[in-house]
Amino acid sequence: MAEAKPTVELRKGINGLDKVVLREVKGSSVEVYLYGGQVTSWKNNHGEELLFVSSKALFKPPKAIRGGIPICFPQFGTHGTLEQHGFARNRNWSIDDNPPPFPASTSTKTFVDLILKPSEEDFKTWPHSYEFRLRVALGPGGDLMLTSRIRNTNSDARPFSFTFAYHTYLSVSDISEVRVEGLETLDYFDNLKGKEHFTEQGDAIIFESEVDKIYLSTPNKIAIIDHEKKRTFVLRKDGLPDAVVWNPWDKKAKAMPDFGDEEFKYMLCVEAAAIQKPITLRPGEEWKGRQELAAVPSSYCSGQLDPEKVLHG
Ligand code: TA6
Repeated sequence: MAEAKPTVELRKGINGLDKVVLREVKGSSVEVYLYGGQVTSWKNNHGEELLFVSSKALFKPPKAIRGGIPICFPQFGTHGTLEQHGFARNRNWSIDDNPPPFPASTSTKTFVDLILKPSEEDFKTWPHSYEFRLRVALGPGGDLMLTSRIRNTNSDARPFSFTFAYHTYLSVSDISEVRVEGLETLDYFDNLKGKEHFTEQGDAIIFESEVDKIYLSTPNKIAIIDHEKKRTFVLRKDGLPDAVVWNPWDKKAKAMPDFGDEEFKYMLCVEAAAIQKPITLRPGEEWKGRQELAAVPSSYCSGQLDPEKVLHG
């Protein structure tokens, strides 16, 4: 029998939106919609869904799909004339048939290259020319890798600055059973307290109410431990110094029409980001921001999780 091969297929998704499905031979898969350039599914070898997408997500432009990994560009948050989290997640991306060469290090063969270029409409609110290339790749072991390459293609000498986040919604069994390791003792802005500056306490972060924090100058490896599932997500990042942690909890959950009232219990956003220090590119310059997600069985030792092994192993 012919050996199974990884596949990359263009399919019709919800509401007839185009999506690309990546499949690895051991069974893991990823789905990315051309609308928003947004990953909406990442499954392990057993077909278990590792990302959260709301059951009430609209999958209907111009609203961003609620879940998966929305791309926040050219702005994280709300300020000035741009909509919340910028426009990249509300635009139609196209498949990039002729991407500039990628460093040979990316061994995986199961990937798709997408590209977003400015529209006349967007030029009115963000008057810059750019090329935003996104590679979504599925590693042979089922890891999910996103690489963004953003180039300033202004024909005049104008530089531009932007902020950025991979707004990743992880699927968890029960938010009260989740801990985050790697952000202890760091400084953060608290979005719930007028973006005031605080310092995180020394223990792993646990969740008992709404959280909306932007951690600054964070390590390039963060562990999200789901006790009940005995699963640890390891988020590795490069070029993205900050990390946002968000759970809307009950009140905010009820206030979002595209989010189920109880769904806050089954998700956590941990977002590799560049927020505190906007990225500035002169014409011709390119920025690269990578995020890699792995889901590993949580190692137990003496009844406690051994995050050290995960973070420093
Ligand atoms: O990443 C956290 C956050 O900035 C929260 O403040 C909340 O607004 C969330 O993003 C969702 O934003 P959205 O525009 O997708 O509803």
